[in-house]
Amino acid sequence: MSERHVPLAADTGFIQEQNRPRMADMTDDYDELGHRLSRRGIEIEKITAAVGAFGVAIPTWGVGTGGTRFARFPGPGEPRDIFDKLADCGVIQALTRATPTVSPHFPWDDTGDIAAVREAGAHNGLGFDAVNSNTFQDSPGQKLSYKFGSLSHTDPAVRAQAVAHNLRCVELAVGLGSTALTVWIGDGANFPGQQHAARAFERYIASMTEIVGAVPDGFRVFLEHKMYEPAFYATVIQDWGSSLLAAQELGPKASCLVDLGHHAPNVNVEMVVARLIHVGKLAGFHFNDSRYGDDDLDAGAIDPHRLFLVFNELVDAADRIAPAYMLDQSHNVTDPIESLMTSAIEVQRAYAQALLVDRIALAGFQDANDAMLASQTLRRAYTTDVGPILAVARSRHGGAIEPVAAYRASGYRGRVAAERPARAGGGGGIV
Ligand code: PSV
Ligand code: MN
Repeated sequence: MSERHVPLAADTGFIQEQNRPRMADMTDDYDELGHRLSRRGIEIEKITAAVGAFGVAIPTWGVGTGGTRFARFPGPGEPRDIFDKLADCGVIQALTRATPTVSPHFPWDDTGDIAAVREAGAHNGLGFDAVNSNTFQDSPGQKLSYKFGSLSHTDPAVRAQAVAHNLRCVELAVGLGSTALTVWIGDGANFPGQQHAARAFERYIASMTEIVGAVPDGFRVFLEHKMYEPAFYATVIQDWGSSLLAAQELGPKASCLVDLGHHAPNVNVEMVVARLIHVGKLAGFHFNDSRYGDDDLDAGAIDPHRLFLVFNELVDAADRIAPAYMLDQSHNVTDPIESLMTSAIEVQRAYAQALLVDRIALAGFQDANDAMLASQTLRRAYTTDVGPILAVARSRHGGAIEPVAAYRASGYRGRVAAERPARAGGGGGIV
């Protein structure tokens, strides 16, 4: 393994040095919050322990600079391959201690040597969460095109190719120690009439049946829906209804992944989450934030309250569910490492706030139809500044009290920029 794989995690002395001048203030803030929470009957240490055990996976594609349909403005030191991506993810984990796993994307991350990828993950202190299959673009050397679809294509040979790719992803996932495959397809139509709505869905189900039927015991398949893009009139798995129908037909190994950006504007996502929990089909999340559509902005950057309300449902059902938590965002104007660290912390923040909800009081107000006090019970948790809990949880696990400040002080970006050649910008393209 070459020099470039040396992770920041190995240099815990640096993080401690960064933390030293911040330690006293953090401890004061934490103690003060502990007193205030104890008056509410909450033991701060329990919350801190739960936050410390919480993790959200980093998408390997997220550490490169993203782009829009119009342009991509590359940043310095962009990762060249999965090994560089794992090094960047290792930095995020070392500083935040909130991202112990990564979610790879194939064929983007395929090197032909999956053992080396797994080893590089371990070297950077990382495990592997759900593996993503890409049949939404054509890859070099691919025989048949996905221009008109993949798993739901009209041509059985294209469908077979897409099925084979997903099965290869399952193999790679097993090689990485991951136990899940996320399937998002770009299949759909740009014109009314272009595609037979029912038949396309049936072809998708038939292809997915082959995939789900071939996965090993204990392995799960996550279905990710998306309302539009790249198809703009209709997509085959366009909403949580289609996703749930498919997951139900595909049986117990299949469940529904919710990407926060993949709904129609104003959809009440926390209600979707509650319903998927009810039917036992909630697979997990791709966290991000948005204002207009599938904006792929940083989690918690636009609507942190929605994130809290989603976590309110998750904490409420914590004894029944074990969802996979992943980020899925596109960073166009920030250093991706800074965005991903900040987003992981925002997800953790929503979780911590949701843990503070007085659920017994809430149930009482709900049963008594006391809308005002029920709503205030949620507000009280949401408006509590849980920052000291997050900082203490991080630093106790060796992370940074101020991850972005520590990251900037580390000079990591400058160092990798010197060894990773600048990448071309220019043309658009969703990445
Ligand atoms: C599609 O927009 C998506 O949300 C899917 O999760 C993809 O795998 C990912 O983004 C990257 O394109
Ligand atoms: Mn996604």
